[in-house]
Amino acid sequence: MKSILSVFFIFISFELYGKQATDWQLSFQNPATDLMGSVVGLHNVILIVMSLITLFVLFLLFYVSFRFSAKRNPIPSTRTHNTVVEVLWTAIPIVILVVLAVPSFKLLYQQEKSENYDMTVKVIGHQWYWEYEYPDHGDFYFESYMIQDEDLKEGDLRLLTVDNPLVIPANKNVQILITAGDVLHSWAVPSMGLKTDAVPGRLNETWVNVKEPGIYRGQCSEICGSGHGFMPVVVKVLPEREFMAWANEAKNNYAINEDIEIDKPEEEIVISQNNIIQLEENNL
Ligand SMILES: [Cu+2]
Repeated sequence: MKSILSVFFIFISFELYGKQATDWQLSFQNPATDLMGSVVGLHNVILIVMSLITLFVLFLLFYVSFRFSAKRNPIPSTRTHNTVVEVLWTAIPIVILVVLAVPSFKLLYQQEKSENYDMTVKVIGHQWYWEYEYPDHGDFYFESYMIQDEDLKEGDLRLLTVDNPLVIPANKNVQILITAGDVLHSWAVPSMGLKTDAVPGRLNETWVNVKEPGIYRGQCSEICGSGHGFMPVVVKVLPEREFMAWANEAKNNYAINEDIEIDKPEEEIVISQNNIIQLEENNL
């Protein structure tokens, strides 16, 4: 009995979990955002509703097997329709689904947009690493590669440690724009309630407001090739002051995006007949 109780306790207590997946973990990681708290809340409600439905159907199955077995019910009824029952077993599930859909849609919208943003970061998925851009802090960008097993230091988590994590401030609304450079990826951090597809040629949007500084981990969640399991997501959340200091330093350490300057008109290349003949002669 004691062991059953302790398994139940582990199942319901989210506080036990850290900011990444843990051994023998059941259920969710500790929510790092209000949004993830709501996701867990909705999950708990749906879990209760579906458990009740499953138990009800199980009871009906046992009941008909027992009550209408050949032994107890030798002459079966020839009834084929019952309008009242048919309306009920159609209408009740519809009502249940609609009731569940309302909070579910609300959460989906909440996950995509916030009313105001304090800053924006851009996430680009590549085979097989992430690239992070900071358009609001000098437009620098850097790449985030997984640390290979042989290079791990003590305390580093295997498959969940990167060289350059994404750094964001705590208690700020951070808009996250997500896209990919080659194939489909998905940028996911379970404790923040984030999982957004990175699609080449498309800019997806989500946002986050993390309450507590710390290191949060996730993984690419869309099969993207042989390195799919080796492009973890690591987000380092710093208090605002420390974040600003980091951003100032990062401007000097990382490359600056120069995409904007590409708008200059390119030099016109005039190819005359003479040039072509000359080129052909050179090639001979
Ligand atoms: Cu990927």
